Parts: sequence; structure tokens; C-alpha cells
Amino acid sequence: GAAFQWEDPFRLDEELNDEERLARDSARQYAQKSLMPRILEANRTETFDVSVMREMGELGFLGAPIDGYGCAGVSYVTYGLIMRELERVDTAFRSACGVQTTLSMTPIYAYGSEAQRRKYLPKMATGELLGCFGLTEPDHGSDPGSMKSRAKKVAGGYRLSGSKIWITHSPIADLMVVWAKDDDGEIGGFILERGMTGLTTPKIEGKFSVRASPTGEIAMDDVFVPDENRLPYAKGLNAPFGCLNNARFGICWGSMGAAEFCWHAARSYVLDRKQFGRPLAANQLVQKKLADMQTEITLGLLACLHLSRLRDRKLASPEMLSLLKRNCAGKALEIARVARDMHGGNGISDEYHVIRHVMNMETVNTLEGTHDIHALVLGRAQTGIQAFR
Ligand code: TGC
Ligand code: FAD
Repeated sequence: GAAFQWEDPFRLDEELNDEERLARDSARQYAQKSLMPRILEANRTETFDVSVMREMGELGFLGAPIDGYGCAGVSYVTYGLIMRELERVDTAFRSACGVQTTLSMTPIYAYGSEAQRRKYLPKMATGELLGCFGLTEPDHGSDPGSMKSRAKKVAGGYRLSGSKIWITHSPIADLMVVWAKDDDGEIGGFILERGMTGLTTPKIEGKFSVRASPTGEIAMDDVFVPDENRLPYAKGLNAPFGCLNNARFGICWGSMGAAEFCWHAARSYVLDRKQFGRPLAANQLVQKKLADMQTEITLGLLACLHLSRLRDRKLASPEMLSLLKRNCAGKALEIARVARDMHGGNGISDEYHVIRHVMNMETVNTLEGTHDIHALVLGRAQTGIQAFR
């Protein structure tokens, strides 16, 4: 029989084609060589080096699945593999590429006019223009349909008022895709640009999770937004959710990348570290932990690959994403916690990186729909009864 590869038990690598493998290798090399050396300090000081966006643009990561407008037009498998490599280093970098791609460029690509696409997408693909996505509000997180932000029609455009919170990259973004209700109570998408009167984006300080990612508010005090900045084809809540499907997809692969980092780190640590005169890895309890990590990651990655291929064939449903986002994020958090435990006291030092992933995975279980909200989506899909309200 074929030899067993401990780090890739079901030979996922062999299921990839040349293009996918090449993209994976280039993402891995960039992430390990250029991002890994910067993350410790960035996380300590809560800073994000914006030149990372230009670098990712040069590598073709930004907007990668989009066809045309300066974007690479890659498969979902390739895009997923990039997410996995970025989050193997830190959630902040997966978020940076993911928010730009799926939550800023995708809404313009999917619901924008030709003029809007041409104006924004090429510069967003290079990282010259940074975007963000404003859906969550202080009083409406899991239930965005009850949002209070309003877009009042006036001559030549709209007046937007309201406030968005927990917005990845709002403090550094040049443009903000904001969701607000119009005079008919319909949810629409609006492109706000930095510098518009009444628009501010204060940063949220003191986060203990994804510290290397700038998160902020979008405060709108009667901001005038011209007609040409409304996304003409975004009508109703299904428009932002259409973007979220892509973002949730990236989290499936990304969180597995973070989990893999923690698993490999724990394995190396217990092989090196001796207690009671022998390596920690010689203990049954320790080996069981490694076996559990290996099993969950192997199954998770295979499911990611399967879902990617279904998406490439246009056979994926939102419920499939709920199932996998929930499972991958939940399992990654568990794996990160166990890896931290296996590192003993060293596990709480950022030099070993696992505590940073533990903290990050807390956020990943909350954003893009919480762990429990996705359970409710799945519960509704199999009982026909919605339990949200
Ligand atoms: P519900 O009645 O179920 O749906 C309203 C309309 O939306 C449609 N829809 C979807 N369409 C496409 N894809 C999906 N996944 C969809 N989910 C719902 C639905 O078909 C319906 O359309 P229509 O035409 O019939 O009106 O909506 P609800 O109000 O009952 O809410 C259901 C619930 C709770 C599942 C939903 O609201 C939800 O998913 N809540 C979670 C909110 C969330 O995910 N927020 C994410 C904010 S963005 C973010 O976190 C970015 S983090 C970025 C980073 O740093 O990585
Ligand atoms: P709540 O909705 O108040 O939920 C609190 C708790 O109640 C959760 O455990 C939840 O599962 C539970 N709960 C809620 N409703 C129910 C129910 N019906 N039944 C049972 N339990 C329920 N948003 C954006 O729009 N854009 C972004 O770029 C963005 N980036 C983010 C970055 C970070 C670092 C973080 C932390 C969040 C970000 N978010 C963003 C917001 C994120 O999507 C929300 O935090 C998330 O959707 C949950 O909303 P909430 O925080 O208001 O929690």
C-alpha cells in the first residue's frame, strides 16, 4: 500500500492541479518569508503595515476569483488555498485579503454598474484603493435585517445617517461599501469615499483578538452620497449575504490554516520537550491530542476542497457554507486551545504564536455569522422552522 504521510493523511496535495499547487506555493512562500517575521511585533503593538496590501496586489491575491478588471480569475480552490496560507500566519492577513476581495470588490463586481466596476476594481486589485464592508451596527449584529442606517433620497443622491461597528479596515479604507435602508425600507448598497463630509471611521482600540487588523466604526452624520455611488443591482438583504457567502468560504480554508499551524507547532514542541526523562510525545495522552488534531484537520480540509469544487461547478448552497464555516472555525478554536495547553507555560508567550491563534479563533467564531447562528441556519434547513425570533 501507499506510504502514510502524517501531515497530509488523505493526500490532498495530489488532488490539486498545477495551477492550484503553484498558487499555494507562492502564497506559502510569501506568507512565511514576508508576513511571519512581521506578525509578532504587529500583534503586540496593534499595527497593520498597509504595504502588505500592495504586496498582495502584486501577487494577484486581491480580487483573485474575479474575472477581468485587473483580477486573476482563479478557481475557488486556488482562492481557498491562498486563504489557508495567509491565516496560517495570522487572521489579520486572511482578513485583509478576504475583506478586500469578497466584501469590497465582490459587491462592486456583482451589484455595481459597468462604470463603477471600471472606476474601482483595477485599483483595488493592485491595493492602491482599500475597501471595507459596513453591515453590522451597534444594536444589530446577528440580525442585520433590523438595521437602523438610513439613505434618504435628496436631489442628485442620498443622505446617509447611522453607524456601523466592528468594521474590518474601516480606519484605513479609502472606500466603504455601506448597507442602509432607503425611503421604501429596502436595503441598498452605497459606496462611500473617505473625505465625504460627515463621514468618520474611528478605530477600536484594546482588542485582544486579531490585534494586527485595524477594526473600526463607520459613523455617518448626514453624509451626501451621489446617485452614481449607489450599487444599482443590490436590492434587499440577499445582496450583502451574497458577499458574505464568499467571505465565509474564505474562513473555512483560513481557519484550517491556523489550525494546521497550531498542530504542527504542538507536534514539534512535544517531540523536543522532555519531562520525566522522555519526550512529552512519548505519552499516550499527548499522542491522542495529536491524533485528534490530525483527524479534524484532515476531514476539514477535504471538506473545504470538496466545497470549493462544488462552488466552481456552481453547485454550492449557503447552508453548505454555514455547515463548514461553523465546523472549521469551531474545530480550529479547539485545536488552538489544546496546542496552547501542550506548550505548557511557554504556550502563553507570543514567541510561540499559538496563544495568538487562540485569541484570533475567538473572533473567527463570531464574525461572518456566529457559531450558534450557523447552527440555527442548519436547524431551519432541516426542520423548516426558523428559531431566530
Ligand atoms: P432571512 O429571512 O433568512 O433572509 C433574508 C433574505 O436574505 C437571503 N439570504 C441569503 N442569500 C444569499 N446567501 C445567504 N447566505 C443568505 N441568507 C439569507 C434570503 O434568501 C432572503 O432573501 P429574500 O429575497 O427572500 O428576501 O433573514 P433573517 O433576517 O431571518 O436572518 C437570518 C440570519 C440570522 C441567518 C442572518 O441574518 C445571518 O446570517 N446573520 C449573521 C450576520 C452576519 O453574518 N454578519 C456578518 C457581518 S460581515 C463580517 O462579519 C465581516 S468579517 C470580515 C473579516 O474580517 O474577515
Ligand atoms: P450578537 O448578535 O449580539 O450576538 C451575541 C451572542 O448572542 C452570540 O453568541 C450569538 O450567537 C447569540 N445570538 C444572537 N442571536 C441569537 C438567537 N436568535 N438565538 C440564539 N443565540 C443568538 N461586521 C461587518 O459588517 N463588517 C466587518 O468587516 C466586520 N468585521 C469584524 C471584525 C471583528 C474583529 C469582529 C469581532 C467582528 C466583525 N464584524 C464585522 C461584526 C460581526 O459580524 C458581528 O460581531 C457578528 O455578526 C455578531 O454580531 P454581534 O457582535 O452584534 O453579536
